[in-house]
Amino acid sequence: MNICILGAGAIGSLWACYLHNAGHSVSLWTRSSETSISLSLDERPPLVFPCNQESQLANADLLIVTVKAWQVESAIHPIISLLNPSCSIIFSHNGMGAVEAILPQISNHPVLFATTTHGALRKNKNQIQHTGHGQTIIGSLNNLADEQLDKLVEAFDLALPPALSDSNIGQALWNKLAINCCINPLTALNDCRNGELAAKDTLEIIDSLCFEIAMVINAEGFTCDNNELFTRTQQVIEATSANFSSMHQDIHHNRPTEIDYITGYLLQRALTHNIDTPMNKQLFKQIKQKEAQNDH
Ligand code: KPL
Repeated sequence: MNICILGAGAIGSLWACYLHNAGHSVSLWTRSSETSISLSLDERPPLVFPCNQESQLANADLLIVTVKAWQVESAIHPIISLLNPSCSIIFSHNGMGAVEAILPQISNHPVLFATTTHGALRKNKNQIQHTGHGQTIIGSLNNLADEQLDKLVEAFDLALPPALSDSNIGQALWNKLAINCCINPLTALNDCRNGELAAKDTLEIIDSLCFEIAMVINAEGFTCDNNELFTRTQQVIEATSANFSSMHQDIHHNRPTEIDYITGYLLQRALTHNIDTPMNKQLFKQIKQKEAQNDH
């Protein structure tokens, strides 16, 4: 396939290397004016990818959008008209709500979402490290995508296994969002690694967060048991104990966070169902305050 990756962050760069190694023709599209980018995966020799070339975009069979949720609209808007209508678009980012906002503008394309638990670290502009082996789940966001799903999952599975298809991607997205609602704001506010959330006091807060989150997910028509969510969150805390969460990193590096698409999305949905979510509201407010302090 001809594949273009929009956003050369950690996950975008990781997929670029693995998909290239699996025999696909991969190019990148970034905010810079560079016409090529060299990337080395782990300790391997560098790979050179064409970058920001309109001809590559026009020929793409697949566009993978790996920018952050809050960048989705502004990143994709200028390039929509350059894409071939048959080009499939896979989004992959933390949080929910960003793709919903632009779905009508790309409804003539097969649109999908991928959620991944692979860990990647961009050590510098040209070096990418695969820090944790995970899995990728891909699901369709519109009917056109149903026909492409098996082929795309197979391509990901051959390049960086395991990749699985999910006919209920909404449930997978809520499962991930629920965990991000617990770990991301708390690590950013406590300025700590994920593992430090396992302290007794913090686990009590997480327990209350899970209670509120489960109510919203169930009201949305998906399933979530608050005790099960609490156990799953603890498992992720343990499995990623040495990591700094993405929100911790964003606050630390003075960047905007994904809070509007994580806790913010949960609060919006809670409001429509008249569900009280004081704990999540409190974390949302505190992260917004931190972001505002960073602005100065
Ligand atoms: O997805 C994550 C993130 O950092 O955004 C978790 C699961 C919290 C792992 O760090």
